[in-house]
Amino acid sequence: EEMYDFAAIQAKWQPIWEDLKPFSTSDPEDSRPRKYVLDMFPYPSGDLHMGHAEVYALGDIVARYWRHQGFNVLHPIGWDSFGLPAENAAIKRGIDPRGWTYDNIAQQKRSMRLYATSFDWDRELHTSDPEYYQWTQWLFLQLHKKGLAYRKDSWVNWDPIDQTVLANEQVLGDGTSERSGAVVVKKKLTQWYFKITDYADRLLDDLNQLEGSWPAKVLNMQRNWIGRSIGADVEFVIEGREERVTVFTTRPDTLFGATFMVVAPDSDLAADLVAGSSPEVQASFQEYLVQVQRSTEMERQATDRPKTGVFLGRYAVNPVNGERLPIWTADYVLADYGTGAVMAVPAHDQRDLDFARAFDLPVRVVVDTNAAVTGMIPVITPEMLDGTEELPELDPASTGIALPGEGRLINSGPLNGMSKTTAIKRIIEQLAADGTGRAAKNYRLRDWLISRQRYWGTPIPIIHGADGAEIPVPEEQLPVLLPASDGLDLKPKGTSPLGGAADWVNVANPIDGTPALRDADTMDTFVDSSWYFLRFLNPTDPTRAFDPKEAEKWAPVDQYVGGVEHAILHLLYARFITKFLFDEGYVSFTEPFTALLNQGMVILDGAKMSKSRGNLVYFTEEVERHGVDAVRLTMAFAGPPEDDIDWSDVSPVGSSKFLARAWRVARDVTSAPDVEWKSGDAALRRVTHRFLADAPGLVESFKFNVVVARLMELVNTTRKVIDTGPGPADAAVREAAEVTAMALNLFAPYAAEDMWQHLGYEPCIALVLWRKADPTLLVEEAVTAVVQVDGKMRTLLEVSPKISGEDLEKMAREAVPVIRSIGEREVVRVIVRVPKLVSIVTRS
Ligand code: ANZ
Repeated sequence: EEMYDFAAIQAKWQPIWEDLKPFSTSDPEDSRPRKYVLDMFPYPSGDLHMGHAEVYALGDIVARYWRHQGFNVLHPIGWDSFGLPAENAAIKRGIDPRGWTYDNIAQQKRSMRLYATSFDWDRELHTSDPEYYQWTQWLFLQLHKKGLAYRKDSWVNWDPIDQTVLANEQVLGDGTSERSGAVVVKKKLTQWYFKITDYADRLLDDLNQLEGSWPAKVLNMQRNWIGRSIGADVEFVIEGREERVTVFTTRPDTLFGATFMVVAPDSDLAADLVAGSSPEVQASFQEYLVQVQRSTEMERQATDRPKTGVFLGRYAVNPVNGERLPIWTADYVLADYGTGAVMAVPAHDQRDLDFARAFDLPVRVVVDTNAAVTGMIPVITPEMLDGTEELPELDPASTGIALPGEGRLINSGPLNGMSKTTAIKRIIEQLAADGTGRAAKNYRLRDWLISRQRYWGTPIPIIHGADGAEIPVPEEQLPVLLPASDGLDLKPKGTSPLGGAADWVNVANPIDGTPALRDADTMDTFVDSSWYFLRFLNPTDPTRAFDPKEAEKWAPVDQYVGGVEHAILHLLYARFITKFLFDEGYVSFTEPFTALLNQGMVILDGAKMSKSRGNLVYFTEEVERHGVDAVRLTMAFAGPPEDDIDWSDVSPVGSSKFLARAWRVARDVTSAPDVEWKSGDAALRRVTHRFLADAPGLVESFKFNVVVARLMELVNTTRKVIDTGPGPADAAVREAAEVTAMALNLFAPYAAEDMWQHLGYEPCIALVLWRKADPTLLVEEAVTAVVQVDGKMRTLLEVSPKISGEDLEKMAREAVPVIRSIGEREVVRVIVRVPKLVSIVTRS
């Protein structure tokens, strides 16, 4: 008897598929409805790992499923192939990052093809190809044209080991670099930014459209990242200074409770204010500033840290009551949030209260909070409860606990007696009327810093004139090619390695021909991946980034699949660029990814599996040992796709056994393809058609593991019919085997194709339409339940074999013969054995 041999089956079908190209989307006449299924593209950091094996298995289920449902499915793949790992490997080994990258791509591609991912390989792209990055540069120029790409001097997070700028999100909670582990420091540099903050409201509000089709967790992460605060800007006159200082507050209702002002030490404002102070103040300010610059943003925001600061010797005037407020500087106020200055209301803000108590500044309560409602009662001791000690007052100055809750305004002149909401409204009206303030919003979101002082990235298409002018490279001169790396010092030193490419950097000013310099920075690789889903529509078009007509046909992406590690930045940037392209008229939609599936991680004994931790289980080894199909099936069967998979808890061996069983069933079928289905075993046909009816809903709600379980049940039932029932010639056996092959194509395409051939069909099973369930076979069989009253059979009920105990008892009690038989007697006990028996015991 022939054995299921996964290696032989793989070797047989892979070349046939490559030849037949069942996943091609190149036919413009194709009239099927369309779906765009996209898996996050990989970074080519060596061979594929088990995390890839998971995401590409899951994405492929979705893509293959929609093809079975009659859709023309675009399922492309490419490589996010610029980036630091290539450069670091190149430095370490003295090789070319380009060579390293493309070798890895070749390796990953071989693995992906073997892995039977249903990609349209004709659309493959690499972000590091000039044919691609030319259009990343084009995108930069469009943003630049609209004032959305700009340069500014700013404090940046600096990784002293990798010698590069880091985005905030690359700095971990403990202030170290996500990449190198170095303690991140602050450094002032002139950097390119994209003005994503112009889109903050839309990026936030449009998340509502994605409710239900994106994971709630991701929506929340995006919301928090954007972090919109609503409040007011309030202007304070500064004694001895012409310009007023504006503060942002979410609590303008507490303006009468402001007792001092605090400005960020590293803000221009602090430097300006201190310039007008005494030399002693200036000296202590300078000393403080040095100390502050050694700490990270995380540390500065930590609430458990003792408050530090310096009085600047200056005073602000409260616009509502004319009070003089001393101006302090303290590191808990951040330079780049709001205006970098706050009105301190210590009674109602904990940070301000901690500061006021540390420096003995006044505290004035202006909101009478109801302690019971706000839960702000300080710790109550047993002595307080038995009356031997007094209950504490709600006096923040003595308790040290601020009162941020709601209440009635007091000590606030015209606001007295008002609620918070009314007071906020009233005070904003008054400030606006006086010209000293207005309603305002603030965001946690900052502009997107895109400059990188590294070699292996997309060159920024800007030329700097001798006069300091920033001249965009004319579009017809794109791409600005990345020069060869040989001869360049790639070692990080804080300036871009491209600066060392003299022939490349020195150019003629495109306007007047005078000597000029190319911008030597490269772009953050998140720029490359912010628009790649559009390039798949025309990956080889030399004339434009993408064809808007193709975008109209295919985009937005119907289903995006990838890791939750991209829940914030990549998705936010792609959403931003999509909205920008919408504004510019290039696309007609405002969200790039209609639905999102985040897969969990693959772990081994609880440890995350990724390149950085040294792959604990190797993709190639597992595929060699168990076969592609068994690995893919294991990924699907392990549990809900969002959950982590511990590879030591799952059984690729079990998957392999199941595949052999399914394959064997197809081998055993002896009837011909034109057999009359209706003649088949009815019970098996019911199981088959129940599966056909249920599987689509299960796949569409990502319950892949349930589909696999149901498929196992179908195979077992079929096996029983072959061995102990009507036998292998029964039409229902063929039907079940065909449905099994088709459904198995979602998870185990090699076995499925091979089964399909044994069943007498030509390849490719991937293009076979999903069989329609026959409704007459979905009606469940009825069973007969006996109802007894005091041991005597009173009636028979026809019920579903799956009826619940409650329903069965209810039906029994409502049956007329039963009601008659019970009469006036009392029911003392009911015994229910679903689905066959209800026994009622009575007492008169
Ligand atoms: C007075 C006040 C009274 C405040 C009160 C709060 C409570 P979110 O919600 O995060 O937007 N703030 C403003 N700019 C700041 C900065 N650059 N660094 C540190 N803190 C800053 O917080 C806004 C509140 O944080 C603002 O409202 C301000 O303090 C403070 F009972 O103003 B509030």
